[in-house]
Amino acid sequence: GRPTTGDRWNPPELAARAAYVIRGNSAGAMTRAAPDLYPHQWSWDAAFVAVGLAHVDVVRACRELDSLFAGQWRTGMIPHIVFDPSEEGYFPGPDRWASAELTDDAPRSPRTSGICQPPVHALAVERIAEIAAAHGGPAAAHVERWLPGAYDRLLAWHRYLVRERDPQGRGLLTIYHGWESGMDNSPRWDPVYAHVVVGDDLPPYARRDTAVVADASQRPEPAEYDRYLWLVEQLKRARYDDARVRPHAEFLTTDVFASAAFAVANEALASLARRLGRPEHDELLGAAERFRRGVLDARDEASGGLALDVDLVTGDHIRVETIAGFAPLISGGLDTAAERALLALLRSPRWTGHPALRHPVLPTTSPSSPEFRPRAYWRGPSWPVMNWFLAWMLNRRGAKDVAGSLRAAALAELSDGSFAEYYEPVTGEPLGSLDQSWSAAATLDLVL
Ligand code: 9WN
Repeated sequence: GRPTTGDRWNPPELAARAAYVIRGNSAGAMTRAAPDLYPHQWSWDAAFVAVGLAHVDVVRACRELDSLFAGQWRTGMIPHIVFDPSEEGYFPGPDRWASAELTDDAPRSPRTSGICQPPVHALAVERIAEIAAAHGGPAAAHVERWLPGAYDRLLAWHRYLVRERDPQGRGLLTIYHGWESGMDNSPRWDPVYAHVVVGDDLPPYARRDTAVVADASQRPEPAEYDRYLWLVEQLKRARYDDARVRPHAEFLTTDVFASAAFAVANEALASLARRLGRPEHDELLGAAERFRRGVLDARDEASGGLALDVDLVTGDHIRVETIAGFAPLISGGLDTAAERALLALLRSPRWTGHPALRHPVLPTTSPSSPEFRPRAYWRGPSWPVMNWFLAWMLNRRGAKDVAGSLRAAALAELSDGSFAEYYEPVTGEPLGSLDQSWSAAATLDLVL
């Protein structure tokens, strides 16, 4: 049964439980994103899970990323799912993606999906190195030996993104599917999906997610899911070739959140280049600057300084108040007044200061906006992993105060011990999958 919202665990107990949950979700060298709902390895989940693992087992943390890297494409793309060959329980699985069948760029083994997710991996590697250094001894030595190989993988990944996902040098990453944002049904993609027309020839399918999460209102709706699958068929038609996808894509948009993460990830990789004596330091800093600028230019005065995406099919700005709007706080470069204003907005009653919230966490959509739906996945619930990530990024930029409050709020929300995928932000009810790996990982990094 579901834990009641009344039970609370203290931080050391909670961390112990989190470690137990992550270990339980292990499938050997990869960690399932969730025990039933997502029984494979997801790209950005793996990065965050590795950070959590680093606190308890640095060797296993490195292996986690190595199994993700094993799925890397010849283009440098890190796919959004690396499939566990011994698991059948997810749709769309490897047969539906058919990536290795359609392009030599995809590895034959392990099998993977054909799209990617936000590039948070270099940040994870930086954090793992930090945690290992603090532990010292064999943990630190292991990571030292592992870093050069990881660096090569990350460099190829970042170069892919610069080359194929920002070919015009806007300083903003382009995505081909809502899944690539990791925020599948965020209301910011509604206008983009509005012009995706599902053809009669969509091959039939049966969803698995709604069999696991019984309350369908917590998951994307059938019409949404049809579009997700339709886009997969379109990508297959282009044989997952970026050059063929871009000109005809029915779904094509910037992603300010992923772009901001990419800016900082480039900074992290540049430091690593320096540390390893690699020649790409300036190239990477240049990429960091380019994407930081892109995010800054995406700010909208009328939206209080939130960064907005552009639907690249229609050219329209997407005016909704979602968590992604705070992207400039991740990538930085704001002047003092603008930064203060955006931090104030974050704490205002439109966001963490909303009087109805159970904890002062950042929900995925502003509770004051018409799009807010408190139980519907990326349309309103608060995601502990996102609050933790934002706090981490704020801390990295020196906004210690706000980072501290977000950390405390995220931990309070997680202290029901369910490690839910997301929470109803008003009642604090755990929703979606329980024992979600990245919720447990965030807990470990928050407590330890
Ligand atoms: C589709 C694994 C993933 C996360 C995403 C989250 C959800 C998948 C799904 O689960 O997406 O990739 O089936 O809904 O939206 O952010 O990486 O946890």
